[in-house]
Amino acid sequence: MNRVIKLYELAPSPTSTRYYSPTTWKTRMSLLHKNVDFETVPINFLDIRGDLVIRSGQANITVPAIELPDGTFIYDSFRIAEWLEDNYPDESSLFTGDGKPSRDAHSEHVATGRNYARLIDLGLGASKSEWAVWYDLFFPQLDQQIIGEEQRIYFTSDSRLGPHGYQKLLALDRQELTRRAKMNVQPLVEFLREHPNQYFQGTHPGQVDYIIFGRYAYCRMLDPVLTNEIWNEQGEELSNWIRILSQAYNGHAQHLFDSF
Ligand SMILES: N[C@@H](CCC(=O)N[C@@H](CS)C(=O)NCC(=O)O)C(=O)O
Repeated sequence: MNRVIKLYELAPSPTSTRYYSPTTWKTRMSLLHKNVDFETVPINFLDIRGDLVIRSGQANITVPAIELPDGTFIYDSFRIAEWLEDNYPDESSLFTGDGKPSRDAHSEHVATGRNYARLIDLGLGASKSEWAVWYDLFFPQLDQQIIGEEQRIYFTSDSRLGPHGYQKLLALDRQELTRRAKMNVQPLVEFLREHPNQYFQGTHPGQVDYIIFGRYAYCRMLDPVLTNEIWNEQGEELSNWIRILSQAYNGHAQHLFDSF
């Protein structure tokens, strides 16, 4: 029996490593943080509603989802982070930001860090196009990654995107969206400036960092040039943070960024 945890991940094709789901990146980084062996299972949007629903027996499943060696499925990146925190107590905490094992952490410290992470997760970390700029801005690039007739019909449908949603998304003012995306990133630069040589979670990286890095990685996977303009060119504090997290865990993220 395979003893390794499976991470179900969105990808353009079974052989592509262009992992563009921001939420799945959160889990990828938290698995690495907790030193967990895992393998990536690339799937597409139709597989989520088809095969993954059947395999997991969970009608509302989304990615990221992990499958444990005993066949249990856990989904929602935040629920997975909490599960990792509880089940890998000898590894450093995802929520305290002090680099110490979860086992030794005070529960108040974990609770505060967890609440901070949750707030960022529901805010900056969410993709809701009603208010977040990210989905709209990178929609044309994402659209290019949706391959295959059946997949495209589903992805571009009004039932998914609302009445004429596809045409509306492609017609948006990209310059204005870019300006707003940069505004979204400004508080991050400011925060790092106020906490020199630290991470968002604390002196060590944690779930807050992985949530923000997930947003960066989504952009980076879809359009490296635009990403550079929005993220890297806004301040060296943020570009240093990006570099450090890209190189972390044996350069896991960097390796994926360079892989196509
Ligand atoms: N709050 C969830 C959000 C998960 C989510 O929205 N995942 C998207 C991909 S980034 C998804 O599975 N979408 C399925 C679909 O659009 O059909 C989490 O953090 O895991």
